[in-house]
Amino acid sequence: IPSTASPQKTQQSTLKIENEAYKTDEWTNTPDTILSHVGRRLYLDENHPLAITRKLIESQFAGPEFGNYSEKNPVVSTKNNFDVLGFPEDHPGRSRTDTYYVNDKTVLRTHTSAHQRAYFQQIARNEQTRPDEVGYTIIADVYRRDAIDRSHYPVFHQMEGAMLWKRPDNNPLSASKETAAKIMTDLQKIPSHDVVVEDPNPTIHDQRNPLQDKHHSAEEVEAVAAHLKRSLERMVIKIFTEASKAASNGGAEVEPLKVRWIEAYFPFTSPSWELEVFWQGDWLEILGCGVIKQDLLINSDVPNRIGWAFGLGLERIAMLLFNIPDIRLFWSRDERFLSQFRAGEITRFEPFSKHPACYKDVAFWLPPAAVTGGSAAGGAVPFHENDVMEIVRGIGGDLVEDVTLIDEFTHPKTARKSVCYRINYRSLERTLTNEESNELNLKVREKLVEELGVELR
Ligand code: FA5
Ligand code: MG
Repeated sequence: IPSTASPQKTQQSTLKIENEAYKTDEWTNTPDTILSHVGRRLYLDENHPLAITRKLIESQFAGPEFGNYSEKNPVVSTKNNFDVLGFPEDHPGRSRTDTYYVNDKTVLRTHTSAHQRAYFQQIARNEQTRPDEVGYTIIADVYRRDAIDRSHYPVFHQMEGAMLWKRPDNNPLSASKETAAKIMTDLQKIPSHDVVVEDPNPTIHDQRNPLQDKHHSAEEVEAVAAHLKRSLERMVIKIFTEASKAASNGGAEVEPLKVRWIEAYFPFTSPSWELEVFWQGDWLEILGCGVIKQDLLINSDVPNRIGWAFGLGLERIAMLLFNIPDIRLFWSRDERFLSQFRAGEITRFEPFSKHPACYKDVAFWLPPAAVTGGSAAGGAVPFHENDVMEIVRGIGGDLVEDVTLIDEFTHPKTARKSVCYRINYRSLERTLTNEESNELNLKVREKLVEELGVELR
């Protein structure tokens, strides 16, 4: 039977990542352009802004309470990335539109939380030899099929952090007063601050973030949450203070720090929050966090501990710290970028001249059976915006600054849907010619037809 798959796909039955060969299957959707980022380890390159940022954050979560770790290999099992964290079967994060699959049981990690269980288990194993180490940070590269804009990149870095408190061995719930008091004592050790936090205590909705009342008392959760928030606020204030110093050294001014907490949802924490910082005219989400689900701790050999965890976007924080305007810059090998940073020094990034942008609009009809939305089971392949992003990324790479949906239209008679995306082509390093942008855009148009079956308008 003749195969309809492209020859490249049928030939390539394994993917080689970090010297390991992985069998591919119908789940595989990781392109070489993404794999080419594996192993760059920017966070270890001591003069790189990501490494400098990592060090600064690690200094806020230091020993002996915290061990600071990194995880080099981005290939993890779906079990560790999703299952042990309690992701439901139909969670959109599991979808091939959102995640780079190596094969059906293996992905490029979508977050550093994929390592949570292993590090909780490590704390349990080291209980005798390193009793003071009750928390950790982990730095790693993570991978997502995501939007394209100045604060999103398909490969980015996260730092995971967690801290646990020991509870008496039996019936921890009845000992919750004791535990809460212990956590409150630790809270007092974190210096308080006078930065105004907008909405320090957003309303928590029981449906998304129930009290784990089988395991926790409200008092304990409040103590853990207070400790979590103050720890993270302190970290952000430290970053901001350093950024302000650098700015005033250069004679520039920084807008006053504005932060806010909002309620969030994660399958492995309850309650959960996100922390946002006001930056260049908009709220920028920098991290997610929460009180760790006790079931996860029970399944990770630390049943008698309670604690918090967070996961932050390292690029987002580095952008605040160094005033870096575009996330693509972190991957630049241009000396005009790299030479501006030195280990241990916080400086203000001086953009080399901004090159002109050239935008192209691409409008098309979705295939008749296609519907927009997240993951849909069975039937026609649903249209997902991330597939458009992936095609643009595959062809334009770092020459695309952002892609935005600028128009949507459903034909009143045929009910067919049409969309229009604006693709903004701009190099960080040179001026793109109109012909170059045109050529890229033509290829994008062809590929949209070929891979998504759309009809160009
Ligand atoms: C998570 O990934 C959770 N694992 C975080 C967490 C850990 C919650 C532990 C609770 C306990 P989220 O998908 O929101 O959450 O991503 C975390 C951060 O990564 C975001 O706040 C953002 O700063 C950054 N981030 C997310 N997507 C991108 C992207 N495409 N490019 C750059 N940074 C990103
Ligand atoms: Mg988020």
